[in-house]
Amino acid sequence: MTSVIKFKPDPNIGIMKPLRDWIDLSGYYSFKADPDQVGEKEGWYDGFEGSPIYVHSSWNEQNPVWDLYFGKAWYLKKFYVPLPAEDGVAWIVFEGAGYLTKAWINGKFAGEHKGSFSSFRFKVDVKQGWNALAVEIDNTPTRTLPVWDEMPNALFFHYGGIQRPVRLEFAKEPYITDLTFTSSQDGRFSIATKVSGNADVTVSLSRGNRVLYEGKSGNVDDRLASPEPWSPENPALYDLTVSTGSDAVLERVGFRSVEVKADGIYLNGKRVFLKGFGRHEDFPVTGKYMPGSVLIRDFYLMKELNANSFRTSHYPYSNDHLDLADQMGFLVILEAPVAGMASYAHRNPDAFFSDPSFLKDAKAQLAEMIAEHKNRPSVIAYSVANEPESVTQASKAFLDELKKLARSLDPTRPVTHVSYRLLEDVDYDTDDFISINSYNGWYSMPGDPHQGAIKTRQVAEELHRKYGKPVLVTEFGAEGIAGIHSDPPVMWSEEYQALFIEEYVTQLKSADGVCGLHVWNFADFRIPQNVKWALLNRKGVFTRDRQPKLAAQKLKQLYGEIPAYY
Ligand code: GCB
Repeated sequence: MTSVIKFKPDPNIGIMKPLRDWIDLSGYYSFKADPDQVGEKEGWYDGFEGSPIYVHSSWNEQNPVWDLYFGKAWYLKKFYVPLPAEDGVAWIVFEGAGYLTKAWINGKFAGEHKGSFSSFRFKVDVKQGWNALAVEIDNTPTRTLPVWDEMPNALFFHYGGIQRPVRLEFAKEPYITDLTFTSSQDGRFSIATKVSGNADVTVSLSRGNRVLYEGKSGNVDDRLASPEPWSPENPALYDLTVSTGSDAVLERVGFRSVEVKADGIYLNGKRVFLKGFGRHEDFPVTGKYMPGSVLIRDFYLMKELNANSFRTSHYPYSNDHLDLADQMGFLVILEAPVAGMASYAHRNPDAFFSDPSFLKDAKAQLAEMIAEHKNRPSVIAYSVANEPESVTQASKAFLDELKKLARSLDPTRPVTHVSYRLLEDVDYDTDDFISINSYNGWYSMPGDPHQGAIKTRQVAEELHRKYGKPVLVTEFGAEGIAGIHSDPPVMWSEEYQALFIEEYVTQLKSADGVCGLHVWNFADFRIPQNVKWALLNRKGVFTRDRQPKLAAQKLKQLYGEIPAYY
C-alpha cells in the first residue's frame, strides 16, 4: 500500500507549494453521457464530439439535462506539456472521481479505479507538446460505496463526475512513494519513508524559516525539544520535508497525542469534549466539490459557533477540506465511505455482509483513506462505517475485519463504527469508543424533543455503563425549514429545530460517559427525491447557501457554555 503524496499549502492558506513539477488539468472539458454504454466499443477514448463541462465539479447541476443522469459518461481534454516529459515518471492524479474511473492518454489505456472519495494515480506516457486525456466515469447506482441500490432511500444525492482536482505530476527516479509521520505532544516523533529505488534520503522539520531538525535518513525515531503541541486552540503546524535529491515531498504535521480512556477522549493528556457537526460535501451547482471559499466560510462559521470537531460523514473529504481542519484546529473523525446500508441490509443482513466482493471494496477504500490522510494532526479517529445494521454476526464479522485493517495500517488512532441500532448493536466490544446516532423527537417520538432527549441520554449512559467506553453522539437533529416559523414550536419550523437541539445538548452535555456532540447537520444538503424530505435534507443549522437558521444562534450559546476540557 503506498500513500498518495499530496501537494500541501504553505502557511498562507491556499497557496500551493509543489515540490514536483506538475500541470493542472482542471478546467473546461468536453463531456458526453453514454447511457447505451457504447463508448468503449466505439473507441471514444480516441476522441468524440461532446459539449462543454467544467472539471472539477459534479456533472449533475452544470446542466439541468444532466441533473438526474446516473450511469456512464465521458470527459475529454487536450493539454500541452512544455517539458521534455520522457526522461522521468509521469502520473495522472485524480483527487476524487467516480464511482468507477477509467482513463486513457493519447488513446492508450492508463488504468481504472473504484471509489469516489480518495486520490488515485496512474503512471502514464505523455509527450512534449499536445496530448489528449479521455476519462470514462460510471456512477450507475449499484452496490457501490456508499451503497446506492435503492436510490430514494439513499442518504444523500448521488452526484457523479470528476469531482476533485486533476493534475499531471512528474518525478525522477528514485522518488518517494510513502511517508508516515507519528508524534506525541512531548516532542517524540518517528518518520518512515519508502522510496522507489536506492537513495540517500534527508528529512527536515521546520516552522516558518526556522529549521528545527535535520536527519540523514528517511527512517527516524527522535525527539524535538519543546515543540508547540497541536490543538484546536493552537493548531501549530510544522513543515516536514523529505528529499531524495531527485524528488521531494512536503507534509504539514503537528505534535499531538490522542488516547481513549473509559471516561473520555484525551488530547495531549487532557480530556476533551467534542463539540461540532456531521457535515457533507455539498454545494449548489458544484455538487460534491466544495470550493475553497465555501470551505473557508464554513470553518469560520464553525469557529463562530464554538465548535471544535466534525465527522467526515459519510466518506473521506477532500484535501482542501482536511488541510483547513489541520490549519484551523478541528478534531476530525474520518469516516470511510461505508454507508447507506440500512434500508437494504436490514432485510437480510447476513447475505448483505457476507458478500466477499463488498468486503473487498470496503477494505480497499478504507485502506486508501488511511494512506492518504494518516499524517494529519486533525484526524483523531477513524469511523469504519455509518449505520451498518450491526445486529447480526455477519455484520459484526464484516465490521471487525474493517477495524482490524484500520488498526494494522495505523495503530496510533482509535477506531469506531457509527450505530443507529443503539442498545441492540452487537459490535461495540471492538470499538475504542462508541458512536451513536439518535433521532428520538423526530423519526421516533415525533413532536416530543424533551422526552426524546431524555431517552437518548438514558441510552448513552447505559451503553457507557455496559461497555466502560466513552460515547460520542455522532448525530441528533431535526428538520427546520428556513423561514418557517411557529409558536408553539412544531415540527419542520425553525423554532422546533432550535428547541430539539437545546433539549439534546442540555441533556447530553453532562451525561455520564458522553464525550462529545455532533449536531446533524452543519448545512442543508441535497438528497434523492422522496416524500421524507422537502427538496433538501433540512437538518442543517445553516441553509445550503450558508445562512443561519434560529438553531445556529442557539447552538453558539449552547456550545459556548460547554468547556472544551472537562
Ligand atoms: C441518519 C444518517 C444520515 C441522514 C440522517 C437523516 O441516520 O446517518 O446520513 O441524513 O439520518 O437526516 O435522516
